[in-house]
Amino acid sequence: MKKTVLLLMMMTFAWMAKAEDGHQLWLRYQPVNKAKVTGPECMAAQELKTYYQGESVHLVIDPAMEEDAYRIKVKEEKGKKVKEISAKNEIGLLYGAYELLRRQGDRETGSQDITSKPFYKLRILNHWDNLNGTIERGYAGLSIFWKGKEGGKTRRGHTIFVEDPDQPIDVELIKEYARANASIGINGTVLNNVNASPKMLSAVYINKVKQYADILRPYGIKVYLSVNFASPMTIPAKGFNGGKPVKTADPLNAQVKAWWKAKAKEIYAVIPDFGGFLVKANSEGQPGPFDYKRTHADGANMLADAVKPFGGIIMWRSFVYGAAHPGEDRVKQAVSEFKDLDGKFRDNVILQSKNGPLDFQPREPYAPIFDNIHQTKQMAELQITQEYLGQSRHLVYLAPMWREFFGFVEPSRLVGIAGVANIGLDRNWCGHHFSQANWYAFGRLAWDPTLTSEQIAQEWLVSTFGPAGDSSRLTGDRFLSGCNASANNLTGTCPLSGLLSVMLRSREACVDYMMPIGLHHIFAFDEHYGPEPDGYNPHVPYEWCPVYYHQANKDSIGFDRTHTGSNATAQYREPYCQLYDDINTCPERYLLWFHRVPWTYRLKSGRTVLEEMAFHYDRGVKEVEDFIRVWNEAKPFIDDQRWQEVDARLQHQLDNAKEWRSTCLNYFGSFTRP
Ligand code: GCW
Repeated sequence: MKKTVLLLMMMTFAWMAKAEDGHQLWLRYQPVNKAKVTGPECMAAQELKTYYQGESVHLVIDPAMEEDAYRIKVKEEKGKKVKEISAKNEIGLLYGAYELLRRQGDRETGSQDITSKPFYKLRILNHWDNLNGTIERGYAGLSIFWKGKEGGKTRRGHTIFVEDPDQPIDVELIKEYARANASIGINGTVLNNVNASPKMLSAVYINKVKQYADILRPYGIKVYLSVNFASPMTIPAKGFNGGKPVKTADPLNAQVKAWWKAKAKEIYAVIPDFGGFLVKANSEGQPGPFDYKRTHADGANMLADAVKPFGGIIMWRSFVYGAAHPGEDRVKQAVSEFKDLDGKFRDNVILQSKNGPLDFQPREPYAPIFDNIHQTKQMAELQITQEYLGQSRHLVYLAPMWREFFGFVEPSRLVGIAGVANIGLDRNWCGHHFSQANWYAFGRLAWDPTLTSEQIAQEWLVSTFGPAGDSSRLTGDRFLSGCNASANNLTGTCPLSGLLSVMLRSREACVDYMMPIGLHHIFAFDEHYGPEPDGYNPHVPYEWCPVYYHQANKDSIGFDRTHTGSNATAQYREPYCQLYDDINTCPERYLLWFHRVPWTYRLKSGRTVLEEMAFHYDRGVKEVEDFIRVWNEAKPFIDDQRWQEVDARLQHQLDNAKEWRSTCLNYFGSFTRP
């Protein structure tokens, strides 16, 4: 008897722990098996039958509707409220079903009809996953797609992984991944790192990609691949030259063209809806058309022609520096390389550019490439993985940063959005429970870039920590108690509004303690975690060194990018060109990004540069202290495991913020001390 009780208790605890370890993401619905669902037997029907708490839903296919759009109507039938979801096809119905589930509970649809369609056709995750299972800038464990095997140890004792295409696919995990993406409208995924191995295009891996495509297809997700521009030189293509590779990768070479056409045919034969290729060329050591004195347009068009007959696209990255314009201010190089090529790209080529001109810093001015390209399709690349924003150790909610970007680059200037994923094999997918919010926010903004950061954070908080059905009623209901959450804004004091405030303040706090008044790229070498303002290494490109970016000496600090310096400001459209160029109008948040100032320079606050920096570092640290206070207050409302895990990370975040403050003030202070 005792044993049975013990066993039961253990099972309950194991189940509880499992239920709240973050693996379910924002999809913590508990099965209610209540709703009657009519219409096609499809994924949407399954989800609603299992999880919808209302009485009945009709699913209706309406061919007149736009791709991916859905309409939810509320009808009265025999005195009961019935929902009707219409869409062009089953994927649209699935999106509608998730909308209904998202709104059930505290934020029901009420009697209002809803119609929704995605702003962008292309809502794509970019995984920087390597075939050996490691992830470039991945902070949540190894890849969910590629598994390597252990191949020894480094001198420091780290495991070396080598590729192993024989490793089985985790079908269940990939289905969960697909479901999570579908629930927020993501409809494409690039399965491998932009620093791509040519082996990605070998037959054995194409076969794996086919298996992924088959799992993801019912969720409306297309697969894409990053390709290595020199692939024809090492990998055979089916039906091409008896399996022999080509001696060159020159995009104008007939054999190279034929190789890519054969490769496209080989892929589309097994994945008829394959999305296309993503390319990093002539950047950070990757091969590309410049190796043969050809242009980016020559390279991109050659690939575009290969996938065109099958409806594929080429996403060509503008993140290039060092190859064609060595020595030029790094933030200028994308415009220098691409401006004159505008209009020369095929219509199935899209230029994909990071939101800022440098590299995913906590705050960058927008990338002026968006102002300089008018005839070529463009996509923005946002980074969900927080390479320079505390990785999976800091709570930093990124929606405010992305919304800031859309304030400068009209969403309508773009045809799609790519997000560098923060997903790995960690049980909670993203390392930090709050990093899940960034995956969520990316999907929601790709669907509707006009959603506010606040709306998205609130949705995410309620679904991630709020009531999730019977099992978590205890924590969940109390989480919402005291909140007036019926309207779309929260009033009253409740853990929800405290946490909402933390999320909304978190990005600015990170900017404060990592890059006050426009200081940038002073992160520790390689790792990009923590400060290294004195970083200089003569053996790496100068533009990888922190000292290149702040240029501090005993008189001055900052990078002069005005007309008296590198003239990067000239790449901006008006009014920004003037605004940024003139120190009197340049927003102080970008001061040291665009201007070089003497240490005696006073900001609007009356403080000198160093005093102002100190002010921001302090403010950032204080903010994190306050985040910890709020998290402590929320403790009774949050399940234990997730509370503890977030708490440990917040404590670390505070230490790290303090380290930024002391290291940077000490280093920069040394220039002003006599
Ligand atoms: O910021 C740099 C990263 C590299 C990355 C590169 C890129 C994939 O540090 O790790 O490589 O950007 O975006 O291509």
